[in-house]
This record gives sequence, C-alpha cells and structure tokens, in this order.
Amino acid sequence: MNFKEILDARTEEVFHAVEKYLPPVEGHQATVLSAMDYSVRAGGKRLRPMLMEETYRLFGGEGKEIEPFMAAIEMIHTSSLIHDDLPCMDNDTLRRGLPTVWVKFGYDMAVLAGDGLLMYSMETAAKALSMTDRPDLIARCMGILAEKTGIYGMIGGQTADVELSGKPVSREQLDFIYRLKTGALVEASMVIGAILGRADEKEINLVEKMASAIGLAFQIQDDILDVTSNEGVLGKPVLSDEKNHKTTYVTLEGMNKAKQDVERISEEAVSCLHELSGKNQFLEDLIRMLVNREK
Ligand code: GRG
Repeated sequence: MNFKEILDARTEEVFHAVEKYLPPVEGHQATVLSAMDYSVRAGGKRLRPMLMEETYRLFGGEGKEIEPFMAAIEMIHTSSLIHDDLPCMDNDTLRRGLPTVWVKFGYDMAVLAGDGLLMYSMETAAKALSMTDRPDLIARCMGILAEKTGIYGMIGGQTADVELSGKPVSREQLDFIYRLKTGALVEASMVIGAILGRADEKEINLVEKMASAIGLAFQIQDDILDVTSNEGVLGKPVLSDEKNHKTTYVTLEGMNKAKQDVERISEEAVSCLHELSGKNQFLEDLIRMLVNREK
C-alpha cells in the first residue's frame, strides 16, 4: 500500500472509533442530534484524533482509554466548523463537500448543534474514567481539552480572528490567532495522546512544541489552499478569506514564503519527533503530508 492508501484506511479506522460515541438521533431533541450526527459523519480528514492516537502509540499506548478522547476532539473540531460557517462568522454554504449545517438545518439549529457537540465532547471524554486505572491522567486530559478549546485556546483565537476581520493585522497578531484558533486543538490532541501513553513531563513538553509547529504549518497550508485549490477538491469554498477580508499568512508574507515556511515548520516538527525516544514512521509521514496535501 502507498501512503495515500494507508492514510485513507487510517481515516476510516479513526472514524469508526469516533462513530461509536455519537449519540443516537432520537427524542424531542432529535433535530439537533440529527444536525450533530450529519456534521460529524460528513467526512473530513480526522487529522486531530489520528494525531492523538499516533502520539499515544508512539509512547507505547495500547488501551481503549484513548478512544473517548479521540471522539471528543473530533466533536470539538466539528463544532468549531459548524460555528465557523455561520452567517455571523464566515457565512459559508459548503463544508466537507456538503451543505453547511446552518444551510441544511437552519441558523438556530446550527448554533445549538455546535453547542451540543461541544458539551457532548466533555461528556464523552469523561467516559474514559471507567476504562483506566489512572483516573488522575484522565482528569488532567479533560482539563487540557477544555483549556485548549476555550478562551485561552481555540475560542480565544477565533475571537481575535473575527474582531480583526477587515482590519490591518500584524504578524504578532496573526501568530496569536493561528497558535490559538488552529494550533491549540492540535496541541490538545497530541499532548493528550502523550499523557495517556504515559510520557514523562519532558516528553510532553516536546510533544506540545511539535504539535504547535504542526498546527501552524497546517493553518498556513489551509491559507495557501484557499487561494490555489478548488471547491471540488477542498469540499469547501475557495477564496473564503478574501470574501471575509481576512489577513492571512499568504497576504502578509506572500505565496512563495508561505510555501517555504510550511515546509520549514513541518521539518521542525519532524525534528521534535526525532528527539523523542519512540519511533512512529506513519506519524512522520503524516507530518510531511501536511506540506503536500491538496485538501
Ligand atoms: C464551538 C463554541 C464554539 C466556538 C467555535 C468558530 C470557532 C469557535 C472557531 C473556529 C476555529 C477554526 C475553524 C479554525 C480553522 C482550523 C482549520 C484549518 C480547520 C479545517 O480543518 P481540517 O482541514 O477540516 O482538518 P476537516 O474537514 O478535514 O476535518
């Protein structure tokens, strides 16, 4: 199998692990449950739960306790996509190749589906407590999940991003936005994988540094693809940043430098990986894939 085939197979496997934790679509709140289900099942690369599981494996983790956290991080990520697409944010109509949640279920249900997934993620992560002999580690990971999602993480980054739309943005402000709105969930994914894999504190710090580099490279590549790709391949509209008057890495630094920097930052992440004692070739290939990905 070539890397693309291995990656597709892993995406499928990761989705099956996540799918087990989706709530049933029933009861008086069936509409919002249906919107939550629709958005998670819509597809996507499943990069965050994949990075989490690969980091867990890097440190020798073999248990099931990682799975509720894999499901939780994908739920949080999906909730952010639902809200990001809303008319009050990016006002986008296509996501993961399908109509966005607000287009299909209405603005009200989309807000609630995002909120519903966000809270259900914590309920899901808590299920790991009954799967471990180290509840202290689960509690620590739940704290990290909340912190990296909240106002000191993704939501904080999105706040600055929304507020600065249409305004001049400095490189320092852009770095802040990218580190929080995109990097924080990648950091949560890999740090949780490391903690549950029983990494020591030095290793956890190195994993956080590696994840931060991956998050930054990933967001810059997202900016590049917004200009160079097409809707059919991406499954979401292109030129969305221009439409929303957003300063991006590409508008600030130019396309050539953006491409060079994705490559350089990805290699920095690979260097961090090499400093760790375990070996995971798939993880290394996955990090490098970020530079060449088309969607
Ligand atoms: C849920 C309360 C609540 C708030 C959300 C809208 C928001 C706050 C945050 C937006 C964060 C965001 C969308 C950052 C961009 C990150 C990014 C590059 C997303 C695309 O991720 P991919 O390419 O998507 O991994 P797939 O579809 O493959 O999963």
